[in-house]
Amino acid sequence: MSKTIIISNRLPLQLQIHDNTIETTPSVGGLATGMKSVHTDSESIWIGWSGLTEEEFNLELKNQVTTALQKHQCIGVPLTENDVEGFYYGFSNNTLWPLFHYFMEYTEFEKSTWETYKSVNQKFADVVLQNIEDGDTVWIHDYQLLLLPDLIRKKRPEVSIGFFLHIPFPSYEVFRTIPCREALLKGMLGADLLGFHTYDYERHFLSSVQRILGHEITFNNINLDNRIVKVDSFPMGIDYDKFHNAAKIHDQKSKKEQTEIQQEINKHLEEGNHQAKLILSIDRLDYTKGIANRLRAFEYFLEKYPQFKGKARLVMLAVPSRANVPQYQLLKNEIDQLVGRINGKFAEVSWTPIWYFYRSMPFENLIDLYTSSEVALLTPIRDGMNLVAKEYIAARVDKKGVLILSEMTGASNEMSEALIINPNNFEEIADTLKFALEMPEEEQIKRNSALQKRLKRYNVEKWANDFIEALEATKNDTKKYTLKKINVSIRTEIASKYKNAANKVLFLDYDGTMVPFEKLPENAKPSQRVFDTLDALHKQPNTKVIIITGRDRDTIQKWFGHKDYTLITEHGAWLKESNKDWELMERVDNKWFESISPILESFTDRTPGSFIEEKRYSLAWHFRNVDPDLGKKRANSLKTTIQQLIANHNLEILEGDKVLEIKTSGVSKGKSATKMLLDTKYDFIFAIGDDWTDEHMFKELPNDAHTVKVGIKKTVAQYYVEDIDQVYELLTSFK
Ligand code: GDG
Repeated sequence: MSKTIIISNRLPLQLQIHDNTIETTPSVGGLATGMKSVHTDSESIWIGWSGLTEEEFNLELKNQVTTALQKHQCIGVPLTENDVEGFYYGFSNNTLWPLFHYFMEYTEFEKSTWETYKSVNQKFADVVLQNIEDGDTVWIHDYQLLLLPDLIRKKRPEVSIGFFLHIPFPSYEVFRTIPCREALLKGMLGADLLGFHTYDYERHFLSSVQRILGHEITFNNINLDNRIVKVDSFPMGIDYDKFHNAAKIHDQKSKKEQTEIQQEINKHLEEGNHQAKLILSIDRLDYTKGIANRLRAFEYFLEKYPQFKGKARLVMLAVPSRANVPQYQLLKNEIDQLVGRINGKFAEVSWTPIWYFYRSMPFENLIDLYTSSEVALLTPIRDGMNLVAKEYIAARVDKKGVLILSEMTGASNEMSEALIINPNNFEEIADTLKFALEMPEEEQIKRNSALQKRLKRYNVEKWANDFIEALEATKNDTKKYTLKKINVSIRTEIASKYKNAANKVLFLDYDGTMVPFEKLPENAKPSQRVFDTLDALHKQPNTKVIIITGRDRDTIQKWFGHKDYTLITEHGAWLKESNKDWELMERVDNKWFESISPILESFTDRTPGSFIEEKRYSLAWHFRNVDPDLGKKRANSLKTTIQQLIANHNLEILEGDKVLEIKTSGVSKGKSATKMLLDTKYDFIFAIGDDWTDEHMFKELPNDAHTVKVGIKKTVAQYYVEDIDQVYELLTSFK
């Protein structure tokens, strides 16, 4: 039976060694809870690091760990201290984490940690490959494993692979600064489905793929040579019922049953004559979470609105994280000092403005804090999603309470009923805090009702299921394509039809089919492979080889004039039969050039990288070397600008791959190809091409023609091959 393989840096378990025995406790983090439904309800295994390095085990312990993990359907990836240092603390947390959160000044790039990152990703791949079986689905999580999708794909091309990034994907301008940018993107593109928390991260990723790797993108599909990768946003939810029900139980507890922390909180709330209010913040101690800014903004708030002194208290829980990374140690010192200074500055005998906890708390204390705080103040500078914001709202059983949330969090996109602030604007934070503390209850209830409804509906289980469903759907897409893909048996069948036919004609497109695209069209000269293949075909009895191209007559004459293949150029304007002169296939002229050329020139001047190709009877405006977004925008505006002229001169615009070509209406590869069939009866007709302009040919040739598209793109062709190498495999089988 096929299974799901979940892979993340850490397994959803905590392991502790006590007196040479292993204890396991399940992790409480968002990911572990989120994946619970996928992991336990179905046949699945989870692969990741156990949290203990190889150096920490002896053989006996190792066996114990393996058994303990097995009980939870988990498999460990063995990592050494050195691996963890370079891969986790090094490249993941010193390079990717700051870069992806726009902290470029903290981003270090060291070749040695990059090498370890690569080798550890390979270690993960090895464990996955040892455990993978036909039909399995793979779901990889987060920035520590960006290379893993492709490492698995290389060995198991048929496997369905999903990847979800839990942190932001930065803008292209930031991402482009990293030296190994190509390798990271290629690694990710091994997946069939790439998920992000928000549309913005998705958009940034697509833009980097387009600009750095040059792949064509249609909507949210990335067209690789041999596959399509789907990209989509799936905002992660929380286990709503868990928080909501825990809060309900909490509210029903008698005084005696309450935790120590809750009793402390109660004392504070009772002290201020019921005017005391708690403002809560919870995060890992991380520079991305904006903790120092929050403290400064709170200080400013107390100065600007002194009426809240003695009443409002900030309860700040900062959970220790990555404590051996220097930036985190500096941050810890900064926060300690700030808290000390602010408390020293404002403290009264019965009131200190900040309660600061630097530790992790058990779940029930988290619920104490969520349920007792009138306001949650979450001010990350950048945050992929921020689950704390969602958990706070879920725990507000009476629907009261106000969430103040940074606009730099992924969560702010969905939580528009919260008070959204810019974490760098202290004025705004101070004013919003006052507004929150004074917000009438009806308004609080109104805002939170809407938020709760959404959080309950789109909970973490729904998130995980949506992702898995979308991944399943990509399997169907792949199936659709696989049906058309030329495999060995289809190739043999076409080749045998070719051999058995009495009269054969082959229509072969040139650019993108026989040779790869070049930055400049004049550089795509025919290689020896082109001539060897065409000569071999041409020598076959009763075989007519036709190169059919949009290229201009003079170039094709220069490159192929010495051969006696049949040549059709400019989409069917010109024909050269073997051993004959060029003749016009259509009545065309170029008098219209003088009205269109100046417009194309003005577009070229304003669009760096674009150029005009002047053929005898058509003009092509190429934008393959232009910034992709600008290219598309300018191409659209060019079409609008020349629309009227096109109609007046009986012209038409052909939209090719990053080119707009203006030519006399009615001239097409389809029309010219069918003309070639008029005088001779062929019992084997074959056409192959990669471009949009070849679609005319595929459409208009008779139904029994064998039509083949190069690359996975939308097509009316019967079959496709993945790339140019496969074109040659197919053509050389015709012998
Ligand atoms: C990354 C992304 C994205 C916190 N303190 C305690 C505790 N927690 C729990 C919270 C919450 C989780 O940890 C923190 O989640 P966040 O989303 O706020 O932040 P990151 O850890 O940075 O997570 C983030 C997330 O991945 C998911 O994709 O949202 O943007 O950075 O669930 O409740 N839990 C307990 N004690 C604590 O002291 N028990």
